[in-house]
Amino acid sequence: MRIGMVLPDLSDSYLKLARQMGVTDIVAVLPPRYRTGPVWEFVPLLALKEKIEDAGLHWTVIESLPISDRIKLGLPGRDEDIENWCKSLRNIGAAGIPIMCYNWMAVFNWLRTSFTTRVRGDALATSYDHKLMEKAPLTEAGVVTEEQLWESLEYFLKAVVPVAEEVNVKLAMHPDDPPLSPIRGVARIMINPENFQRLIDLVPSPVNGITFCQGCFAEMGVNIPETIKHFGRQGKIFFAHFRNLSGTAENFREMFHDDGDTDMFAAMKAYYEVGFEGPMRPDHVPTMEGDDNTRPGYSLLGRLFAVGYMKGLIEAVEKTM
Ligand SMILES: [Mn+2]
Repeated sequence: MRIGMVLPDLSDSYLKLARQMGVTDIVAVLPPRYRTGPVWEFVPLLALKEKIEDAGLHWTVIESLPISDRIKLGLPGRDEDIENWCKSLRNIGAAGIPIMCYNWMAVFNWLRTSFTTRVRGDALATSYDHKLMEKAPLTEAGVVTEEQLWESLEYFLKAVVPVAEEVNVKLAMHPDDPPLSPIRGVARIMINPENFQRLIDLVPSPVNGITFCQGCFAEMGVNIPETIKHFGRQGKIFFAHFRNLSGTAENFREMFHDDGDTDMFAAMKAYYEVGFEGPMRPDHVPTMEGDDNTRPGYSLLGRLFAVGYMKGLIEAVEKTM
Protein backbone atom coordinates (compact mmCIF):
# COMPACT_ATOMS: atom_id res chain seq x y z
CA MET A 1 0.00 0.00 0.00
CA ARG A 2 1.26 3.44 -0.87
CA ILE A 3 0.42 6.21 1.61
CA GLY A 4 -0.21 9.67 0.23
CA MET A 5 -0.52 12.97 2.02
CA VAL A 6 -1.71 16.53 1.55
CA LEU A 7 0.96 18.86 2.99
CA PRO A 8 0.36 22.38 4.36
CA ASP A 9 2.61 23.49 1.47
CA LEU A 10 5.25 21.92 -0.73
CA SER A 11 8.27 23.37 1.11
CA ASP A 12 11.46 21.32 1.43
CA SER A 13 10.73 20.97 5.13
CA TYR A 14 7.26 19.45 4.73
CA LEU A 15 8.45 17.18 1.93
CA LYS A 16 11.18 15.92 4.23
CA LEU A 17 8.69 15.42 7.05
CA ALA A 18 6.48 13.39 4.72
CA ARG A 19 9.36 11.11 3.86
CA GLN A 20 10.25 10.71 7.50
CA MET A 21 6.66 9.57 8.13
CA GLY A 22 7.00 6.85 5.51
CA VAL A 23 4.75 8.64 3.06
CA THR A 24 5.56 7.98 -0.60
CA ASP A 25 2.92 9.92 -2.53
CA ILE A 26 1.94 13.58 -2.58
CA VAL A 27 -1.63 14.74 -3.07
CA ALA A 28 -1.71 18.39 -4.11
CA VAL A 29 -3.09 21.16 -6.26
CA LEU A 30 -1.06 23.58 -8.32
CA PRO A 31 -0.50 26.34 -5.72
CA PRO A 32 -2.41 29.56 -6.53
CA ARG A 33 0.80 31.56 -7.05
CA TYR A 34 1.58 29.44 -10.12
CA ARG A 35 -1.84 29.97 -11.67
CA THR A 36 -1.75 32.65 -14.33
CA GLY A 37 -5.17 32.07 -15.88
CA PRO A 38 -8.01 29.58 -16.09
CA VAL A 39 -5.66 26.82 -17.30
CA TRP A 40 -3.01 25.11 -15.17
CA GLU A 41 0.08 25.44 -17.34
CA PHE A 42 2.48 22.63 -18.12
CA VAL A 43 5.79 24.15 -17.04
CA PRO A 44 4.86 24.98 -13.42
CA LEU A 45 3.21 21.55 -13.07
CA LEU A 46 6.35 19.87 -14.37
CA ALA A 47 8.70 21.93 -12.19
CA LEU A 48 6.69 21.13 -9.09
CA LYS A 49 6.52 17.46 -10.04
CA GLU A 50 10.30 17.44 -10.38
CA LYS A 51 10.72 19.20 -7.03
CA ILE A 52 8.65 16.46 -5.38
CA GLU A 53 10.58 13.72 -7.20
CA ASP A 54 13.89 15.30 -6.19
CA ALA A 55 12.72 15.15 -2.58
CA GLY A 56 12.24 11.39 -2.98
CA LEU A 57 8.43 11.43 -3.35
CA HIS A 58 5.87 11.06 -6.15
CA TRP A 59 3.10 13.49 -7.07
CA THR A 60 0.42 10.98 -8.01
CA VAL A 61 -2.84 12.77 -7.23
CA ILE A 62 -4.34 16.14 -8.09
CA GLU A 63 -7.00 16.99 -5.51
CA SER A 64 -8.61 18.89 -7.10
CA LEU A 65 -8.70 20.78 -10.34
CA PRO A 66 -11.82 22.91 -9.67
CA ILE A 67 -14.91 22.31 -11.78
CA SER A 68 -17.07 25.39 -12.15
CA ASP A 69 -20.73 25.63 -11.22
CA ARG A 70 -21.39 26.49 -14.86
CA ILE A 71 -20.27 22.93 -15.59
CA LYS A 72 -21.92 21.26 -12.60
CA LEU A 73 -25.23 23.08 -13.03
CA GLY A 74 -25.17 22.83 -16.83
CA LEU A 75 -25.31 26.60 -17.31
CA PRO A 76 -24.45 28.66 -20.41
CA GLY A 77 -20.66 28.95 -20.75
CA ARG A 78 -20.00 25.41 -19.60
CA ASP A 79 -18.38 24.45 -22.91
CA GLU A 80 -15.72 27.10 -22.45
CA ASP A 81 -15.05 25.92 -18.88
CA ILE A 82 -14.89 22.27 -19.98
CA GLU A 83 -12.45 23.22 -22.73
CA ASN A 84 -10.18 24.94 -20.20
CA TRP A 85 -10.53 22.01 -17.81
CA CYS A 86 -9.42 19.66 -20.58
CA LYS A 87 -6.43 21.87 -21.38
CA SER A 88 -5.35 21.64 -17.74
CA LEU A 89 -5.97 17.89 -17.80
CA ARG A 90 -3.71 17.54 -20.83
CA ASN A 91 -0.97 19.49 -19.03
CA ILE A 92 -1.41 17.34 -15.91
CA GLY A 93 -1.14 14.19 -18.01
CA ALA A 94 1.88 15.50 -19.89
CA ALA A 95 3.57 16.24 -16.55
CA GLY A 96 3.02 12.59 -15.58
CA ILE A 97 0.52 12.98 -12.74
CA PRO A 98 -1.76 9.93 -13.07
CA ILE A 99 -4.84 10.52 -10.88
CA MET A 100 -7.44 13.29 -10.71
CA CYS A 101 -9.69 13.34 -7.65
CA TYR A 102 -12.81 15.42 -8.34
CA ASN A 103 -16.32 15.74 -6.99
CA TRP A 104 -19.79 16.70 -8.16
CA MET A 105 -20.82 18.92 -5.25
CA ALA A 106 -22.36 22.01 -6.81
CA VAL A 107 -22.54 25.46 -5.19
CA PHE A 108 -20.84 24.46 -1.92
CA ASN A 109 -18.29 21.81 -1.02
CA TRP A 110 -18.11 19.59 2.08
CA LEU A 111 -20.33 20.86 4.82
CA ARG A 112 -20.22 20.69 8.61
CA THR A 113 -22.31 22.33 11.32
CA SER A 114 -19.43 22.41 13.85
CA PHE A 115 -15.65 22.51 13.73
CA THR A 116 -15.23 22.42 17.50
CA THR A 117 -16.84 19.16 18.57
CA ARG A 118 -14.89 17.54 21.39
CA VAL A 119 -13.64 14.02 20.84
CA ARG A 120 -10.97 12.02 22.71
CA GLY A 121 -8.91 14.18 25.04
CA ASP A 122 -10.88 17.26 23.92
CA ALA A 123 -9.35 17.17 20.46
CA LEU A 124 -11.46 19.34 18.13
CA ALA A 125 -13.36 17.48 15.44
CA THR A 126 -15.84 18.44 12.76
CA SER A 127 -19.41 17.24 12.98
CA TYR A 128 -22.69 17.50 11.11
CA ASP A 129 -26.23 17.65 12.48
CA HIS A 130 -28.85 17.78 9.74
CA LYS A 131 -31.48 19.11 12.17
CA LEU A 132 -29.51 22.35 12.48
CA MET A 133 -29.79 22.80 8.69
CA GLU A 134 -33.59 22.53 8.54
CA LYS A 135 -34.11 26.29 8.40
CA ALA A 136 -31.06 27.04 6.27
CA PRO A 137 -32.01 29.37 3.40
CA LEU A 138 -31.70 28.38 -0.25
CA THR A 139 -28.41 29.31 -1.89
CA GLU A 140 -28.16 31.83 -4.74
CA ALA A 141 -28.44 28.89 -7.13
CA GLY A 142 -32.03 28.26 -5.99
CA VAL A 143 -33.40 24.77 -6.43
CA VAL A 144 -31.01 22.34 -8.13
CA THR A 145 -32.40 18.93 -9.05
CA GLU A 146 -30.78 15.52 -9.19
CA GLU A 147 -31.77 15.19 -12.86
CA GLN A 148 -29.90 18.42 -13.61
CA LEU A 149 -26.75 17.07 -11.94
CA TRP A 150 -26.91 13.70 -13.72
CA GLU A 151 -27.33 15.48 -17.05
CA SER A 152 -24.39 17.80 -16.41
CA LEU A 153 -22.23 14.94 -15.16
CA GLU A 154 -22.90 12.84 -18.25
CA TYR A 155 -22.24 15.83 -20.50
CA PHE A 156 -18.96 16.50 -18.66
CA LEU A 157 -17.78 12.88 -18.73
CA LYS A 158 -18.54 12.48 -22.42
CA ALA A 159 -16.29 15.47 -23.06
CA VAL A 160 -13.43 14.74 -20.67
CA VAL A 161 -13.15 10.92 -20.60
CA PRO A 162 -11.68 10.71 -24.14
CA VAL A 163 -9.10 13.34 -23.18
CA ALA A 164 -8.30 11.55 -19.90
CA GLU A 165 -7.84 8.30 -21.82
CA GLU A 166 -5.55 9.97 -24.31
CA VAL A 167 -3.31 11.54 -21.65
CA ASN A 168 -3.51 8.64 -19.17
CA VAL A 169 -5.12 10.37 -16.21
CA LYS A 170 -7.61 8.43 -14.10
CA LEU A 171 -10.73 10.32 -13.03
CA ALA A 172 -11.59 9.44 -9.43
CA MET A 173 -14.96 10.74 -8.24
CA HIS A 174 -15.15 11.69 -4.55
CA PRO A 175 -18.51 11.28 -2.76
CA ASP A 176 -20.66 14.17 -1.59
CA ASP A 177 -20.09 15.01 2.04
CA PRO A 178 -22.49 14.64 3.78
CA PRO A 179 -24.20 12.26 1.36
CA LEU A 180 -27.66 13.80 1.73
CA SER A 181 -29.95 15.29 -0.90
CA PRO A 182 -30.99 18.04 -1.12
CA ILE A 183 -29.19 20.45 1.21
CA ARG A 184 -30.27 24.10 1.01
CA GLY A 185 -32.21 23.20 -2.12
CA VAL A 186 -29.11 21.85 -3.86
CA ALA A 187 -29.41 18.20 -4.84
CA ARG A 188 -26.56 15.77 -4.25
CA ILE A 189 -26.10 12.65 -6.40
CA MET A 190 -22.86 11.00 -5.27
CA ILE A 191 -24.57 9.76 -2.13
CA ASN A 192 -24.81 5.96 -2.23
CA PRO A 193 -23.08 2.92 -3.80
CA GLU A 194 -25.87 2.51 -6.40
CA ASN A 195 -25.20 5.99 -7.75
CA PHE A 196 -21.46 5.31 -7.85
CA GLN A 197 -22.17 2.22 -9.93
CA ARG A 198 -24.35 4.38 -12.18
CA LEU A 199 -21.44 6.82 -12.56
CA ILE A 200 -19.10 3.98 -13.55
CA ASP A 201 -21.61 2.62 -16.07
CA LEU A 202 -22.54 6.07 -17.41
CA VAL A 203 -19.40 6.35 -19.54
CA PRO A 204 -17.56 3.03 -19.39
CA SER A 205 -13.81 3.56 -19.53
CA PRO A 206 -10.66 2.35 -17.79
CA VAL A 207 -10.17 5.95 -16.59
CA ASN A 208 -13.67 6.40 -15.12
CA GLY A 209 -13.59 5.39 -11.45
CA ILE A 210 -13.81 6.55 -7.87
CA THR A 211 -12.08 7.95 -4.83
CA PHE A 212 -13.17 5.63 -2.05
CA CYS A 213 -13.62 8.18 0.73
CA GLN A 214 -14.20 5.87 3.65
CA GLY A 215 -15.64 8.66 5.73
CA CYS A 216 -18.36 9.48 3.22
CA PHE A 217 -19.21 5.82 2.62
CA ALA A 218 -19.38 5.32 6.40
CA GLU A 219 -21.79 8.27 6.58
CA MET A 220 -23.92 6.41 4.01
CA GLY A 221 -24.25 3.59 6.55
CA VAL A 222 -22.97 0.89 4.20
CA ASN A 223 -20.80 -2.09 5.06
CA ILE A 224 -17.33 -0.64 4.42
CA PRO A 225 -15.29 -3.80 3.69
CA GLU A 226 -18.02 -5.18 1.41
CA THR A 227 -18.32 -1.89 -0.48
CA ILE A 228 -14.53 -1.69 -0.90
CA LYS A 229 -14.67 -5.20 -2.36
CA HIS A 230 -17.61 -4.34 -4.64
CA PHE A 231 -15.78 -1.47 -6.33
CA GLY A 232 -12.27 -2.84 -5.85
CA ARG A 233 -13.06 -6.08 -7.68
CA GLN A 234 -14.08 -4.01 -10.70
CA GLY A 235 -10.73 -2.20 -10.52
CA LYS A 236 -12.59 1.04 -9.99
CA ILE A 237 -10.96 2.30 -6.80
CA PHE A 238 -8.21 4.61 -8.06
CA PHE A 239 -7.56 6.44 -4.79
CA ALA A 240 -8.69 6.08 -1.17
CA HIS A 241 -9.34 8.44 1.71
CA PHE A 242 -8.84 6.66 5.04
CA ARG A 243 -11.13 8.17 7.67
CA ASN A 244 -13.20 7.16 10.67
CA LEU A 245 -16.28 8.68 12.27
CA SER A 246 -19.20 7.96 14.52
CA GLY A 247 -22.84 8.24 13.47
CA THR A 248 -24.73 8.52 10.19
CA ALA A 249 -25.15 11.07 7.39
CA GLU A 250 -27.84 12.93 9.36
CA ASN A 251 -25.73 13.18 12.48
CA PHE A 252 -22.06 12.29 12.73
CA ARG A 253 -18.79 13.41 14.17
CA GLU A 254 -15.34 12.72 12.85
CA MET A 255 -13.13 10.65 15.11
CA PHE A 256 -9.52 9.59 15.50
CA HIS A 257 -8.73 6.75 13.12
CA ASP A 258 -8.69 4.20 15.97
CA ASP A 259 -11.82 5.52 17.65
CA GLY A 260 -14.85 5.48 15.30
CA ASP A 261 -17.57 3.08 14.15
CA THR A 262 -15.65 1.53 11.23
CA ASP A 263 -13.59 -1.63 11.66
CA MET A 264 -10.44 -0.12 10.18
CA PHE A 265 -8.51 -3.41 10.18
CA ALA A 266 -11.27 -5.09 8.16
CA ALA A 267 -11.30 -2.09 5.82
CA MET A 268 -7.54 -2.21 5.26
CA LYS A 269 -7.74 -5.94 4.70
CA ALA A 270 -10.47 -5.46 2.08
CA TYR A 271 -8.24 -3.14 0.03
CA TYR A 272 -5.55 -5.82 0.04
CA GLU A 273 -8.01 -8.56 -0.89
CA VAL A 274 -9.01 -6.71 -4.06
CA GLY A 275 -5.43 -5.80 -4.91
CA PHE A 276 -5.73 -2.05 -4.32
CA GLU A 277 -2.22 -0.79 -3.65
CA GLY A 278 -2.85 2.90 -3.28
CA PRO A 279 -2.43 5.73 -3.16
CA MET A 280 -4.38 6.10 0.04
CA ARG A 281 -4.22 9.17 2.20
CA PRO A 282 -5.33 9.93 5.74
CA ASP A 283 -8.45 12.04 5.42
CA HIS A 284 -9.89 14.33 8.09
CA VAL A 285 -8.52 14.02 11.62
CA PRO A 286 -9.30 15.82 14.89
CA THR A 287 -7.14 18.86 15.64
CA MET A 288 -4.71 17.85 18.38
CA GLU A 289 -3.26 19.89 21.20
CA GLY A 290 -0.35 21.93 19.87
CA ASP A 291 -1.96 22.46 16.45
CA ASP A 292 -4.31 25.33 15.73
CA ASN A 293 -7.77 24.71 14.28
CA THR A 294 -7.42 26.97 11.22
CA ARG A 295 -7.62 24.03 8.80
CA PRO A 296 -10.18 21.76 10.45
CA GLY A 297 -9.63 18.13 9.54
CA TYR A 298 -6.05 18.75 8.45
CA SER A 299 -4.17 19.00 11.77
CA LEU A 300 -0.62 17.92 11.03
CA LEU A 301 -0.21 16.22 14.40
CA GLY A 302 -3.53 14.44 13.91
CA ARG A 303 -2.40 13.16 10.55
CA LEU A 304 1.01 12.15 11.90
CA PHE A 305 -0.91 9.96 14.35
CA ALA A 306 -3.15 8.69 11.52
CA VAL A 307 -0.24 7.70 9.29
CA GLY A 308 1.38 5.80 12.17
CA TYR A 309 -1.88 3.96 12.76
CA MET A 310 -2.25 3.20 9.03
CA LYS A 311 1.27 1.81 8.87
CA GLY A 312 0.48 -0.43 11.84
CA LEU A 313 -2.64 -1.73 10.13
CA ILE A 314 -0.75 -2.29 6.89
CA GLU A 315 1.91 -4.31 8.68
CA ALA A 316 -0.76 -6.34 10.50
CA VAL A 317 -2.64 -7.10 7.28
CA GLU A 318 0.49 -7.95 5.32
CA LYS A 319 1.69 -10.34 8.03
CA THR A 320 -1.63 -12.12 8.43
CA MET A 321 -2.74 -12.53 4.82
MN1 LIG B 1 -12.68 12.42 1.62
